Amino acid sequence: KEFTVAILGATGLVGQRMIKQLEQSTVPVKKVKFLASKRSAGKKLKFHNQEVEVEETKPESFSGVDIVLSSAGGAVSKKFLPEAVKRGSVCIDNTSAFRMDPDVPLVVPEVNGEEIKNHHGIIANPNCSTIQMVMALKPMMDKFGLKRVIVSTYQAASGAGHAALEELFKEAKDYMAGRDIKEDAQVLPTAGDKKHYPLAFNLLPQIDVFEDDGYSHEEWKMIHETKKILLNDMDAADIKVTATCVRVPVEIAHGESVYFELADKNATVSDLEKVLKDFPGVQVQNDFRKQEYPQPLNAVGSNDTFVGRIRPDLETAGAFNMWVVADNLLKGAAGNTVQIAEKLVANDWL
Ligand code: A2P
Ligand code: 11C
Repeated sequence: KEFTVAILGATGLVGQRMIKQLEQSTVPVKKVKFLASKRSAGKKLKFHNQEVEVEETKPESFSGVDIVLSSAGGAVSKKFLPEAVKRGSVCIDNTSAFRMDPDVPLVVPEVNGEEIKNHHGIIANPNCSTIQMVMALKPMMDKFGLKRVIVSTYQAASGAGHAALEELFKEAKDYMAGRDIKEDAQVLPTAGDKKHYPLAFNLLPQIDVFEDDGYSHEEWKMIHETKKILLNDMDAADIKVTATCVRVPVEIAHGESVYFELADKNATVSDLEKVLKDFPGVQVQNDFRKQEYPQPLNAVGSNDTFVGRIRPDLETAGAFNMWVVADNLLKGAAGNTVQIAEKLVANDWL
């Protein structure tokens, strides 16, 4: 059987990578449709060297589409994915629009891939920073039990989309030319808030808008998505999670400093290395004596999650620190989305 696949947001940073991942995937593709806003209608993009014209997204665009891979922002998903489902498509959505809907599985295939079969037309792809963290935590949780997680993120500008990345590049050039960049920003920390600050040669402890409790929405996602993926309950109390999310002037690939406490107080670093090495999609780079540890520049272009700096806390038994890096546009987005499509098709769960 072959499938018609639509990519919603095909012209975006993630959409472009969805096209590439789909070209290399095991999903048998009969036809692709590239959908974006009216601005891009008529633009041509390639799929396997064939030119495909980008279409303006309309409800009718989804007629005859088997699988939708979507990454055009939450509002666009909310508007169009119900239309696609009505027309018989199964949608894999890379936005936060439906992630917390109890009827929508939130999936990282290596971690909870079986959840895909419970879908009712929409499967959600988690937030990029959540995906790489649960990839590293899951094998340790299964073997040693997980009690608590405290994470600080170092997130690349590309997570905020194309406009944010362009803004960072321009600021960097202006700064190097000796110009004052303090008043220039219009996009970051988030297009959705009133004030804007430069990211070049700076750090912004705000990703997305703030909740009333003072946590950013990105921090909220790290807490509740992690619980939904690992425990199937967004408010589960069995694992405590807290997060601080920071935007750093890196182009691609997020870093995370993760402190975690295990139930088994006797686990050693080499025990953790072993379960991590055996877990599909994880690469261990953990040799401080050789100065080997994951770095964003080395993770770009890989669909794997890189883990290093694994070391025991010096005062609390069963507690460790680690450093986790992954390409936010691949494993954090397009790669994970296409992996979900592959599993959906391979198991005939459409
Ligand atoms: P377009 O290029 O036509 O604006 P990024 O995250 O890199 O900024 O990309 C966002 C993606 O979402 C782009 O492909 C963009 O298309 C698409 N998009 C934005 N608004 C809409 C909309 N109203 N309908 C469909 N696609 C949209
Ligand atoms: C960022 N993590 O780096 C965000 C981008 O919920 O899919 C992804 C937002 C999401 O800004």
